[in-house]
Amino acid sequence: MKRLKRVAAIHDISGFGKCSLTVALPIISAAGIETTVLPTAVLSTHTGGFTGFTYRDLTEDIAPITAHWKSLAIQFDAIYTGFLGSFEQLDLVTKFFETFKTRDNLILVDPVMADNGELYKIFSPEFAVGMRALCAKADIIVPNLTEAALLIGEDYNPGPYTPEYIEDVLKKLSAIGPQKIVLTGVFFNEEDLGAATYDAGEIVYVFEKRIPGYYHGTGDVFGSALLSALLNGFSLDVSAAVAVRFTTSAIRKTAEAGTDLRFGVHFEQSLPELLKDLKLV
Ligand code: PXL
Repeated sequence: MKRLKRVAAIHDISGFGKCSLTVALPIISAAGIETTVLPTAVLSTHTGGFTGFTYRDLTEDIAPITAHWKSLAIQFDAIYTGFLGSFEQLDLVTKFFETFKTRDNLILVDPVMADNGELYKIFSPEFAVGMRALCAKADIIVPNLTEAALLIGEDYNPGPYTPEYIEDVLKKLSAIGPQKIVLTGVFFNEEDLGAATYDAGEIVYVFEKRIPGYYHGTGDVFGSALLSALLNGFSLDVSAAVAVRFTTSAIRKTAEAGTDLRFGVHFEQSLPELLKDLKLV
């Protein structure tokens, strides 16, 4: 018997607006990886720019779901966490890690809590402190620059950045505990935008041409593509390059279509390019 590689994806499900599980599930599955989902909350839409959205917190379901999967002896090659629905979920997810961590599997924490210099409205400053503790348990973290500033307790820097600043942030993030970091939203000039990877002190930058505008859900598209590449055997910096290319391609298609930026990016149309980059087709 040879099972597929398997991910446990722990994010909310926002019915409309293409982020969290509605992008993680299709992207990781398309990359040939089985995706088990643990929804942290169910919303009618994500919280970025919509009003009147519904919000059902699933905190109470996390421990029973963890216990059921444990009873089935399910194994995961990676655990991928994103948007958590409450402060209590930080502890519950830590317990999930303790239950399913093995010597070989990968814990990827995207500390989803802030962007553009601001904490998402539904989170308190204490949540950022709790998220720092969760990041300490991860093998890889994928913060944007706002989340990075919150994790290291510094003021947000809107950029453009310098290599010295990015290096300093990466070193401070690595002191929290994760071995590897992929920092998103890095730019040294107005033309290029991308990510910086950090692995055992080595830093690599990957950039694509910037497409103006704030496109919602791109962090989740990026994280899902990054994990897909890692589980298909690519190194951290090549995986980050694949994820930057895929995210930029999806943004480009969305910009060409001219759709509402809150409605998410057209990642579906970029999946063939991702599969080529992953050498799956
Ligand atoms: O993409 C991040 C994200 C995920 N889930 C929900 C969100 C956001 C960002 O706003 O609101 C519910």
